Amino acid sequence: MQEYVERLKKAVLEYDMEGIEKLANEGLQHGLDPLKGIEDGLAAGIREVGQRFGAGELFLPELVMAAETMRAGVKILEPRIPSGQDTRHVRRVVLATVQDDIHEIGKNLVGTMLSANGFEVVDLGVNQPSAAILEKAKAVGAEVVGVSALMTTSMPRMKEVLSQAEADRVRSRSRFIVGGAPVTDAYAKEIGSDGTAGDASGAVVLVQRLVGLGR
Ligand code: B12
Repeated sequence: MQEYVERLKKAVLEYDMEGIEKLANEGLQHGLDPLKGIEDGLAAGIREVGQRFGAGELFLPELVMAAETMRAGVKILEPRIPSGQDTRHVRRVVLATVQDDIHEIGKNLVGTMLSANGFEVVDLGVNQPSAAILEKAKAVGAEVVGVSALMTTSMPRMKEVLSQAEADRVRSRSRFIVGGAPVTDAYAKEIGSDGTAGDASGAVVLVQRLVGLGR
């Protein structure tokens, strides 16, 4: 329901931490598609806040309040994303945000959508050194490793993950994908990854294609 999508966006823009849970629940009762609520409502709101922060119109406390509002909304909507039907193969995906970067909202959404589509997701969390990501990928036999970075300053860590993967010979065993707002197709290619996607649904399509489940 478009009305609730708009209201969720507005709630993030107004840092309505108290009202967001009630609004999200109300939306679900009125037939809101939870994924649409997250991507076109909450995420659209947080991106606008990010732009205003970048332009110096808002300050860190406001960014934090908006992020908290988004997280509270995601907590209600995320469990209601329907599971996919394709559970024939359990395939492991390791996800992490790179070292020096604590942004996790987008990565978590990617993880949720992959789980909902039958993948087993091992989420290492944020601020993860390259070595820890590669160790885990080896330990669990990850078919795909997904690395997230939200800042131009932390993006070079993605290249580091890929170079180390080459040196550790993990590169030939797993496919590596990268993502986060500043990541472009050109950058993903330049650093030698297997691709990127601009949102969580795109990430699912990419991973499905890489493991041979493409439709
Ligand atoms: C929310 C937010 C925060 C929150 C994070 C809360 C949390 N728990 O994650 C808080 C307030 C903590 C925060 C802190 C900071 N932030 Co901040 N933050 C943001 C903001 C507004 C939104 C990020 C977000 O959650 N977006 C919503 C999600 C849904 O979108 P997404 O992350 O892009 O993810 C989607 C896709 O990119 C993709 N995707 C993501 N990961 C992956 C991975 C793979 C493998 C794939 C395939 C796809 C994929 O799918 C996702 C789902 O759709 C951005 C602005 C922006 N435009 O991105 C700034 C922004 C990233 N932050 C910024 C900054 C500067 C900071 C701070 C340094 C501020 C400070 N002075 O302390 C600190 C960082 C500290 C650190 N060391 O990391 C800058 C970065 C500038 C730069 N250098 O590039 C931005 C761009 C704001 C700005 N315009 O200046 N931030």
